Amino acid sequence: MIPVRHCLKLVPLCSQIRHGSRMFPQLKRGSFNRITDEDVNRFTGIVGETGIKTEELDHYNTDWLNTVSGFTELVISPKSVEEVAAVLRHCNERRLAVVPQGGNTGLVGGSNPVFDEIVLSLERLNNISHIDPYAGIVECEAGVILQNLSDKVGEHGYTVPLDLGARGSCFIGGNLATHAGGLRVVRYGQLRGSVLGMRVVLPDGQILDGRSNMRKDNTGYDIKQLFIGSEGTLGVITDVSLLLPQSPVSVNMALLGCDSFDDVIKCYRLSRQCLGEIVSACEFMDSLCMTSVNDILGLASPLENSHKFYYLVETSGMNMDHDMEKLETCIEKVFESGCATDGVMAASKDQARHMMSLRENIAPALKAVGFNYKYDVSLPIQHMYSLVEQIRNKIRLTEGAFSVGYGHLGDNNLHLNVITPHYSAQALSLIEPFVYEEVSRLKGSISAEHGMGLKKANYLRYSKDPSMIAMMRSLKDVFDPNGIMNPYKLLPWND
Ligand code: FAD
Ligand code: 2HG
Ligand code: ZN
Repeated sequence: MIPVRHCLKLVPLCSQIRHGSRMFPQLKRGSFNRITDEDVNRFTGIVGETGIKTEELDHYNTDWLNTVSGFTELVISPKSVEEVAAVLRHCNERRLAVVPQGGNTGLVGGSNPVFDEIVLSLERLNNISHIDPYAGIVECEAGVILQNLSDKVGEHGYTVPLDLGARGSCFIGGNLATHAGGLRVVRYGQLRGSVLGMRVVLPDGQILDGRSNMRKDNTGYDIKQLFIGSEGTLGVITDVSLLLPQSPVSVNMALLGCDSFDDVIKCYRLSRQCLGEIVSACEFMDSLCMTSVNDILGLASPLENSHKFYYLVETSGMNMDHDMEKLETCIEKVFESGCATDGVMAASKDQARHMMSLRENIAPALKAVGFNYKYDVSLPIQHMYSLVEQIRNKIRLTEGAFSVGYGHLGDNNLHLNVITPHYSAQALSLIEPFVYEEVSRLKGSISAEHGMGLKKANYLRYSKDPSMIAMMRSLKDVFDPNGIMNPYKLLPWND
């Protein structure tokens, strides 16, 4: 095992980035047309000079992880649904490939061009149109930053039923397109359950107006659900109505240290039993995750000693005394059962925020150390950590490599990350396809919440039956017969 502190050096960006097409040398550019000056003039006529960018496009071309990069020469930022429709209609007529882009925080190489696809950025479509304080519903455009949405609905006593570490950059439209998970699924369920209505633009410029604020609507096919998790391959999401939970009044947090993953599971089980409806996050991380955030980001652990595993449980409720009492009783039971050997409860909002920041900053800490290979999988809870151990064993002879496991325990969602000082095809071949074969064997999912993007597209068969992949292709042909929407993503391109 290489202790994280030995890997603490920032690798120059240029040695990290793999052009999408170089990472997959067998991937060939589709038979799309190339952009001409006439096209740019046409787009400028639709969105105006301020909606067109042709220079300083690195941010749009490269992913958050600095692992994939394309070379678009054109970014278009429409300001209305009609502009999105006119832009897409022209792209479709001219067979110009398009990548919709939100906050560009995706972790699977889905939001960037692979070759020279046009980036259609939602950044200027960022209006929060209406908040209904009685029904608890927000209507907004796809380009609203999650944090801004959360702050705005917070002013009315509501919260967004989705929260994730990228909240300051990701857009609600990107969250819908990836069907993001995050920290609150255990409490509010998957995002798709909170979506009341959506407006989407198809590649031929048709506007599918499925806006609605009704909780109940049994009038036939629920078309919006097809676009949730479609990763920009079917159309562009422009507007959404979301049902909002009431903001909690009391938020409490406890961090426990455990000797084994079995003990973490026992703590989890006990916490669900004792805390019931007030549980709002159940997260875990291993010791290397904790060392990473401590050493790399300087965030201190509130526990005196280090432990093999950590379990973080958060409660959100409406009565501080009641919630506190429940959490205290829960922690007592945990210690009586012996499944945790150490623990702290947050005594203030700041302490609670600090505890959660330890968990949320694992991804940024690991990014700073080297090249990240990310596996975001669903597994039966008892098998979640054995996969990390198997991978650790496989990469043990690779210089400077280490692996960590953390994730959303309450959703059976493991984040297995492998880090090497630089990109290594040899390390990759030790991990893939083994990791997908194992997940498939255990009947898990090879993408729990991040989506398929470019990086996972060719592995879809490990989680989907051929009959389902064929149906997905048929649907793609219905909505996007020219295949201009986010090519090379989500659906396998190697068959
Ligand atoms: P982008 O990255 O810009 O795009 C993602 C995909 O959606 C692309 O395929 C893109 O083409 C498509 N897309 C974007 N907008 C639209 C649109 N309006 N219409 C159609 N298609 C569109 N994810 C989780 O699920 N849970 C987490 O806990 C989590 N934590 C994270 C923490 C960090 C620090 C980081 C960097 C990322 C994290 N992510 C997490 C991943 C990422 O933030 C989510 O996938 C997020 O939903 C992406 O939103 P975005 O606006 O950045 O979309
Ligand atoms: C999280 O839960 C995110 O922190 C990122 O989903 C996970 O980077 C990862 O592997
Ligand atoms: Zn996650």
